[in-house]
Amino acid sequence: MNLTGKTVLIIGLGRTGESVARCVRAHGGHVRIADSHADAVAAAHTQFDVEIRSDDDADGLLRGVQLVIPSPGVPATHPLLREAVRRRVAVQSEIELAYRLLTCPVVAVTGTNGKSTTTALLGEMIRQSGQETFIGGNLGTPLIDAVGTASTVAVAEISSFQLEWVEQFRPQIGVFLNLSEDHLDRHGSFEQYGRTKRRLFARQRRSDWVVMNRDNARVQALCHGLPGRLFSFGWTPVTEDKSEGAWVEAETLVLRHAGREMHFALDDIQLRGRHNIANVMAAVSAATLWGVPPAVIQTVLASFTGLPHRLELVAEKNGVAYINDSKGTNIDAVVQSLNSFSEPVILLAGGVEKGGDYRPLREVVQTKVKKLILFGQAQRSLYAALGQDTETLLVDALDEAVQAAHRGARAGDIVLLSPACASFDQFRSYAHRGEVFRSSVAAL
Ligand code: UMA
Repeated sequence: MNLTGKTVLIIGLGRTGESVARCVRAHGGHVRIADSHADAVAAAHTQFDVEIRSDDDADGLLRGVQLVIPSPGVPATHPLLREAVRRRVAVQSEIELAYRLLTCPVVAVTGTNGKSTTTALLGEMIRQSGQETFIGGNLGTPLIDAVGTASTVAVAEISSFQLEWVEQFRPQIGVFLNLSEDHLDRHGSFEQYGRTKRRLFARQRRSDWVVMNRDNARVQALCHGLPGRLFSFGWTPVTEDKSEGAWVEAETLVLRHAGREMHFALDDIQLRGRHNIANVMAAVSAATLWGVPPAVIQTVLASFTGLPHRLELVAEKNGVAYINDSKGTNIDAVVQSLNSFSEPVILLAGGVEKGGDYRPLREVVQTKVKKLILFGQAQRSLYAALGQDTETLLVDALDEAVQAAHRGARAGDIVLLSPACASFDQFRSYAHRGEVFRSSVAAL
């Protein structure tokens, strides 16, 4: 892909926009940036010596533009994107542009939950096998930052937002972890969300791999007819003698591939919860297909402690464990997190709704949650859905929720922030929300 002399319009100047701007300039392109927030525009002027405008002048912004790169948070309904499509200007997501510029292969991980953990774990396995490995994507560092580095492989977490404008993007291994309701406000329907995820695998070749969760019926259905070879993981053994796959048998992960059966001990892993065992199965499968030696995989499994904001123990006070699961931003993630505990839980939840149905939370709230403390915009709807299932308290802010939890907790309880919602009503990001939780706990 040659960017020299081309004018590229970037919509949104967050982490992605900044990285794309740097990359386009390094490749000789002219950068134009549009952002709907005046603050972002103002800040950008101090950082970038390029044309930056608010996004209300579609005609002026698109004049002379050959390529538009929307940030992941920009929906396809954005007027500038609609106008670009109408004018037949090329639109590519950041991962598409990155893919076209990268000289190393890509290994990609998608799904509703567990993407970051699986990406980090898999990336670490490949890195420790001696390869120069970029680890990023939706995880935090945009994939395009891998362009021009010495990486020999890029392991990337890929969100549905990033898959809206892909064409040639082709990971040599794609991992499909699971699919449950999320981002319905953006994609319009669960079916459309699934179709968007499927695009990750659509341009693969027969020599490429699709590592997929055979226990998830929706993932199974979406993998039907894909061009790549399927390698599945699940809780029960693959049935036919000759078929390949991974499963768990008494604290051991069994993996059958290329005529070999490999065994990985799971008793010393530090990740908590059944859902994380599924993430481990996915990472071990993909690492094996990539050629990582079993001994390296086993070493990384034993040493990997997990990521911040995902079932992260931030403190223990008077026998009460405070757990930061701020990345639990959808209903299924919260169900999985609650199922990781046998202790009574005081659950802190709330934020911006994403259009999902809270009813799947009811059973687990009834059985595991001794007290529910709700904050943020979604407070009322969460209360309407779950308020009758356990003792429930409404508060204005997260620090207040932490204090209330502290007052109600007894030794042996868990105080869990797993909000089931996005963070943008009261925080900059899920990470910011997790940090506020951490400092509120420290202040107790
Ligand atoms: N903006 C507009 N118009 C819009 C929307 C946004 O101008 O209609 C501007 C905002 O004013 C802001 C900028 O765009 O200045 C923000 O862009 P962005 O929302 O795409 O955020 P980035 O900072 O580029 O971060 C993105 C991902 N964000 C989203 O997908 C919403 C980050 O994932 C990702 O880590 C980062 O790229 C690097 O790849 C976050 C996320 O919440 C963690 N992802 C979702 C999830 O995990 O559920 C998909």
